[in-house]
Amino acid sequence: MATAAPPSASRIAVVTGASSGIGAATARRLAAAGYRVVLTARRKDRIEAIAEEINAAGHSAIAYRLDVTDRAAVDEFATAFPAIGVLVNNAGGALGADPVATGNPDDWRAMYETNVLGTLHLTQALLPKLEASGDGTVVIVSSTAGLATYEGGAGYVAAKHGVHVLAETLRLEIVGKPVRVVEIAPGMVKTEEFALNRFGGDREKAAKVYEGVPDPLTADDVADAITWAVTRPSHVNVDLLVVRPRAQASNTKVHREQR
Ligand code: 8X3
Repeated sequence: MATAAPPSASRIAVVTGASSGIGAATARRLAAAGYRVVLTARRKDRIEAIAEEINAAGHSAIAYRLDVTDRAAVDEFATAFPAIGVLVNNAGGALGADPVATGNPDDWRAMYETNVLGTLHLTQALLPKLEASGDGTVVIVSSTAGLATYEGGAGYVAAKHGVHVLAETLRLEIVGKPVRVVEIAPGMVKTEEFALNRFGGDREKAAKVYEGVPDPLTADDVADAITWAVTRPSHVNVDLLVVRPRAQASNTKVHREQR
Protein backbone atom coordinates (compact mmCIF):
# COMPACT_ATOMS: atom_id res chain seq x y z
CA MET A 1 0.00 0.00 0.00
CA ALA A 2 1.35 3.42 -0.90
CA THR A 3 1.83 5.99 1.84
CA ALA A 4 -1.49 7.73 2.28
CA ALA A 5 -1.47 11.48 1.63
CA PRO A 6 -5.10 12.52 1.41
CA PRO A 7 -6.38 16.08 1.46
CA SER A 8 -7.35 15.78 5.11
CA ALA A 9 -5.86 13.17 7.42
CA SER A 10 -8.89 13.33 9.67
CA ARG A 11 -10.95 11.86 6.81
CA ILE A 12 -9.07 8.53 6.86
CA ALA A 13 -10.84 5.78 8.79
CA VAL A 14 -9.25 2.43 9.63
CA VAL A 15 -11.66 -0.42 10.38
CA THR A 16 -10.48 -3.75 11.78
CA GLY A 17 -12.39 -6.98 11.27
CA ALA A 18 -13.81 -5.42 8.11
CA SER A 19 -14.23 -8.67 6.17
CA SER A 20 -17.81 -9.27 7.37
CA GLY A 21 -20.54 -8.26 9.81
CA ILE A 22 -20.27 -5.04 11.78
CA GLY A 23 -16.81 -4.22 10.38
CA ALA A 24 -17.86 -4.51 6.74
CA ALA A 25 -21.07 -2.56 7.38
CA THR A 26 -19.12 0.17 9.20
CA ALA A 27 -16.64 0.45 6.32
CA ARG A 28 -19.53 0.94 3.91
CA ARG A 29 -21.25 3.51 6.13
CA LEU A 30 -18.11 5.55 6.86
CA ALA A 31 -17.19 5.55 3.16
CA ALA A 32 -20.67 6.82 2.33
CA ALA A 33 -20.18 9.52 4.98
CA GLY A 34 -17.10 10.74 3.09
CA TYR A 35 -14.24 8.93 4.79
CA ARG A 36 -11.43 7.26 2.89
CA VAL A 37 -11.75 3.85 4.49
CA VAL A 38 -8.95 1.37 5.09
CA LEU A 39 -10.46 -2.08 5.51
CA THR A 40 -8.32 -4.52 7.47
CA ALA A 41 -8.85 -8.20 8.28
CA ARG A 42 -7.05 -11.49 7.83
CA ARG A 43 -9.15 -12.52 4.82
CA LYS A 44 -7.67 -10.43 2.03
CA ASP A 45 -10.01 -11.59 -0.73
CA ARG A 46 -13.03 -10.47 1.28
CA ILE A 47 -11.79 -7.00 2.16
CA GLU A 48 -10.61 -6.48 -1.40
CA ALA A 49 -14.06 -7.33 -2.72
CA ILE A 50 -15.75 -4.95 -0.26
CA ALA A 51 -13.27 -2.17 -1.05
CA GLU A 52 -13.93 -2.68 -4.75
CA GLU A 53 -17.66 -2.48 -4.16
CA ILE A 54 -17.24 0.75 -2.15
CA ASN A 55 -15.08 2.30 -4.86
CA ALA A 56 -17.55 1.24 -7.56
CA ALA A 57 -20.22 3.15 -5.63
CA GLY A 58 -18.11 6.30 -6.00
CA HIS A 59 -16.62 6.29 -2.50
CA SER A 60 -13.06 5.62 -1.42
CA ALA A 61 -11.64 2.46 0.14
CA ILE A 62 -8.51 0.35 0.19
CA ALA A 63 -7.86 -3.10 1.65
CA TYR A 64 -4.90 -4.08 3.82
CA ARG A 65 -4.44 -7.61 5.11
CA LEU A 66 -3.83 -7.48 8.86
CA ASP A 67 -3.95 -9.83 11.82
CA VAL A 68 -4.58 -7.64 14.88
CA THR A 69 -2.81 -10.13 17.14
CA ASP A 70 0.44 -9.72 15.19
CA ARG A 71 2.08 -6.70 16.80
CA ALA A 72 4.94 -6.44 14.29
CA ALA A 73 2.47 -6.41 11.40
CA VAL A 74 0.35 -3.78 13.14
CA ASP A 75 3.39 -1.56 13.69
CA GLU A 76 4.35 -1.91 10.03
CA PHE A 77 0.79 -1.08 8.99
CA ALA A 78 0.91 2.10 11.08
CA THR A 79 3.96 3.39 9.19
CA ALA A 80 1.79 3.78 6.06
CA PHE A 81 0.04 6.80 7.59
CA PRO A 82 1.34 10.17 8.66
CA ALA A 83 -2.01 10.72 10.35
CA ILE A 84 -5.49 9.20 10.50
CA GLY A 85 -8.83 10.47 11.74
CA VAL A 86 -10.74 7.41 12.86
CA LEU A 87 -9.81 3.98 14.17
CA VAL A 88 -12.64 1.50 14.58
CA ASN A 89 -11.47 -1.40 16.73
CA ASN A 90 -14.01 -3.98 15.72
CA ALA A 91 -12.01 -7.21 15.29
CA GLY A 92 -12.81 -9.84 17.90
CA GLY A 93 -15.46 -12.39 18.67
CA ALA A 94 -16.55 -15.24 20.89
CA LEU A 95 -15.37 -18.83 21.13
CA GLY A 96 -17.53 -21.28 23.04
CA ALA A 97 -20.34 -20.88 25.54
CA ASP A 98 -19.16 -23.29 28.21
CA PRO A 99 -19.56 -22.88 31.95
CA VAL A 100 -16.52 -21.76 33.91
CA ALA A 101 -16.13 -25.31 35.24
CA THR A 102 -15.48 -26.78 31.80
CA GLY A 103 -14.47 -23.86 29.58
CA ASN A 104 -11.47 -24.32 27.33
CA PRO A 105 -8.49 -22.20 28.46
CA ASP A 106 -7.30 -22.03 24.85
CA ASP A 107 -10.58 -20.35 23.89
CA TRP A 108 -10.23 -17.89 26.76
CA ARG A 109 -6.66 -17.09 25.69
CA ALA A 110 -7.63 -16.64 22.03
CA MET A 111 -10.52 -14.34 22.97
CA TYR A 112 -8.23 -12.21 25.12
CA GLU A 113 -5.70 -12.06 22.28
CA THR A 114 -8.13 -10.92 19.60
CA ASN A 115 -10.54 -8.77 21.60
CA VAL A 116 -8.25 -7.11 24.13
CA LEU A 117 -4.70 -7.31 22.77
CA GLY A 118 -5.88 -6.74 19.20
CA THR A 119 -7.55 -3.51 20.33
CA LEU A 120 -4.48 -2.60 22.38
CA HIS A 121 -2.11 -3.16 19.44
CA LEU A 122 -4.04 -1.00 16.99
CA THR A 123 -4.74 1.69 19.54
CA GLN A 124 -1.13 1.95 20.65
CA ALA A 125 0.20 1.93 17.10
CA LEU A 126 -2.26 4.50 15.74
CA LEU A 127 -2.75 6.82 18.70
CA PRO A 128 0.11 9.15 17.61
CA LYS A 129 -1.42 9.24 14.11
CA LEU A 130 -4.86 10.04 15.49
CA GLU A 131 -3.39 12.84 17.55
CA ALA A 132 -1.42 14.13 14.56
CA SER A 133 -4.68 14.51 12.62
CA GLY A 134 -5.74 17.16 15.12
CA ASP A 135 -9.20 15.58 15.36
CA GLY A 136 -9.04 11.84 16.00
CA THR A 137 -11.60 9.30 17.18
CA VAL A 138 -10.92 5.84 18.57
CA VAL A 139 -14.02 3.70 18.39
CA ILE A 140 -14.03 0.57 20.48
CA VAL A 141 -16.69 -1.96 19.58
CA SER A 142 -17.18 -3.80 22.84
CA SER A 143 -20.40 -5.59 23.70
CA THR A 144 -23.12 -5.70 26.30
CA ALA A 145 -21.00 -8.67 27.44
CA GLY A 146 -18.48 -6.03 28.52
CA LEU A 147 -20.96 -4.61 31.01
CA ALA A 148 -22.64 -7.62 32.63
CA THR A 149 -22.22 -11.35 32.67
CA TYR A 150 -24.39 -14.32 31.72
CA GLU A 151 -24.17 -18.07 32.26
CA GLY A 152 -21.91 -19.77 29.75
CA GLY A 153 -20.41 -16.46 28.73
CA ALA A 154 -17.51 -16.00 31.15
CA GLY A 155 -14.63 -16.31 28.68
CA TYR A 156 -16.13 -13.82 26.26
CA VAL A 157 -17.55 -11.64 29.03
CA ALA A 158 -14.11 -11.44 30.67
CA ALA A 159 -12.48 -10.43 27.39
CA LYS A 160 -15.13 -7.81 26.64
CA HIS A 161 -14.87 -6.42 30.17
CA GLY A 162 -11.17 -6.02 29.34
CA VAL A 163 -12.07 -4.07 26.21
CA HIS A 164 -14.48 -1.88 28.22
CA VAL A 165 -11.79 -1.14 30.81
CA LEU A 166 -9.32 -0.27 28.05
CA ALA A 167 -11.80 2.27 26.65
CA GLU A 168 -12.62 3.80 30.04
CA THR A 169 -8.96 4.06 31.05
CA LEU A 170 -7.74 5.44 27.74
CA ARG A 171 -10.34 8.21 27.89
CA LEU A 172 -9.02 9.27 31.31
CA GLU A 173 -5.41 9.11 30.20
CA ILE A 174 -5.63 11.15 27.01
CA VAL A 175 -8.09 13.82 28.07
CA GLY A 176 -6.84 17.16 26.74
CA LYS A 177 -5.57 15.63 23.53
CA PRO A 178 -7.57 16.02 20.30
CA VAL A 179 -8.74 12.40 20.34
CA ARG A 180 -12.15 11.10 21.39
CA VAL A 181 -12.68 7.61 22.80
CA VAL A 182 -16.07 6.18 21.85
CA GLU A 183 -17.29 2.80 23.05
CA ILE A 184 -20.17 1.12 21.26
CA ALA A 185 -21.64 -1.85 23.13
CA PRO A 186 -24.00 -3.90 20.95
CA GLY A 187 -26.34 -6.51 22.36
CA MET A 188 -27.85 -9.22 20.19
CA VAL A 189 -26.73 -8.69 16.61
CA LYS A 190 -27.51 -11.31 14.00
CA THR A 191 -24.56 -11.49 11.64
CA GLU A 192 -23.50 -14.23 9.28
CA GLU A 193 -20.55 -15.28 11.42
CA PHE A 194 -20.62 -14.26 15.10
CA ALA A 195 -22.63 -17.19 16.51
CA LEU A 196 -21.30 -19.60 13.91
CA ASN A 197 -17.72 -18.87 14.97
CA ARG A 198 -18.71 -19.11 18.60
CA PHE A 199 -20.06 -22.61 18.11
CA GLY A 200 -17.27 -23.87 15.85
CA GLY A 201 -19.40 -23.82 12.71
CA ASP A 202 -22.40 -25.64 14.26
CA ARG A 203 -25.31 -24.04 12.35
CA GLU A 204 -27.98 -25.52 14.62
CA LYS A 205 -26.44 -24.10 17.79
CA ALA A 206 -25.83 -20.78 16.08
CA ALA A 207 -29.45 -20.54 14.91
CA LYS A 208 -30.72 -21.21 18.47
CA VAL A 209 -29.17 -17.93 19.66
CA TYR A 210 -31.68 -15.94 17.59
CA GLU A 211 -34.57 -18.43 17.68
CA GLY A 212 -37.93 -16.68 17.95
CA VAL A 213 -36.38 -13.23 18.51
CA PRO A 214 -38.56 -10.95 16.36
CA ASP A 215 -35.86 -8.57 15.16
CA PRO A 216 -32.29 -8.96 16.34
CA LEU A 217 -30.05 -6.04 15.41
CA THR A 218 -28.29 -6.22 12.06
CA ALA A 219 -24.65 -5.35 11.42
CA ASP A 220 -25.88 -2.23 9.66
CA ASP A 221 -27.81 -1.09 12.75
CA VAL A 222 -24.56 -1.08 14.69
CA ALA A 223 -22.63 0.52 11.82
CA ASP A 224 -25.26 3.27 11.82
CA ALA A 225 -24.68 3.89 15.54
CA ILE A 226 -20.90 3.94 15.05
CA THR A 227 -21.16 6.36 12.14
CA TRP A 228 -23.52 8.59 14.10
CA ALA A 229 -21.09 8.78 17.02
CA VAL A 230 -18.10 9.42 14.75
CA THR A 231 -19.86 12.19 12.81
CA ARG A 232 -20.90 14.22 15.88
CA PRO A 233 -19.08 17.56 16.18
CA SER A 234 -15.49 17.12 17.41
CA HIS A 235 -16.21 18.38 20.92
CA VAL A 236 -18.99 15.79 21.45
CA ASN A 237 -17.66 12.53 22.87
CA VAL A 238 -20.18 9.70 22.97
CA ASP A 239 -18.51 7.81 25.82
CA LEU A 240 -20.59 4.65 25.77
CA LEU A 241 -23.52 3.72 23.62
CA VAL A 242 -25.43 0.54 24.47
CA VAL A 243 -27.49 -0.69 21.53
CA ARG A 244 -29.86 -3.63 21.82
CA PRO A 245 -32.82 -4.89 19.83
CA ARG A 246 -36.20 -3.94 21.31
CA ALA A 247 -36.76 -7.63 22.10
CA GLN A 248 -33.76 -7.74 24.43
CA ALA A 249 -34.06 -6.09 27.84
CA SER A 250 -30.80 -7.44 29.26
CA ASN A 251 -28.18 -10.07 28.44
CA THR A 252 -30.46 -12.70 29.94
CA LYS A 253 -33.93 -11.27 29.32
CA VAL A 254 -34.88 -11.83 25.68
CA HIS A 255 -38.37 -11.96 24.22
CA ARG A 256 -38.83 -14.98 21.93
CA GLU A 257 -41.98 -15.76 19.98
CA GLN A 258 -43.29 -19.29 19.45
CA ARG A 259 -43.14 -20.32 15.81
C1 8X3 B 1 -22.51 -10.11 21.53
C2 8X3 B 1 -23.53 -10.07 22.60
O1 8X3 B 1 -24.97 -11.53 24.14
O2 8X3 B 1 -23.64 -12.69 22.48
O3 8X3 B 1 -21.39 -9.36 21.82
O4 8X3 B 1 -22.60 -11.72 24.40
S1 8X3 B 1 -23.65 -11.57 23.42
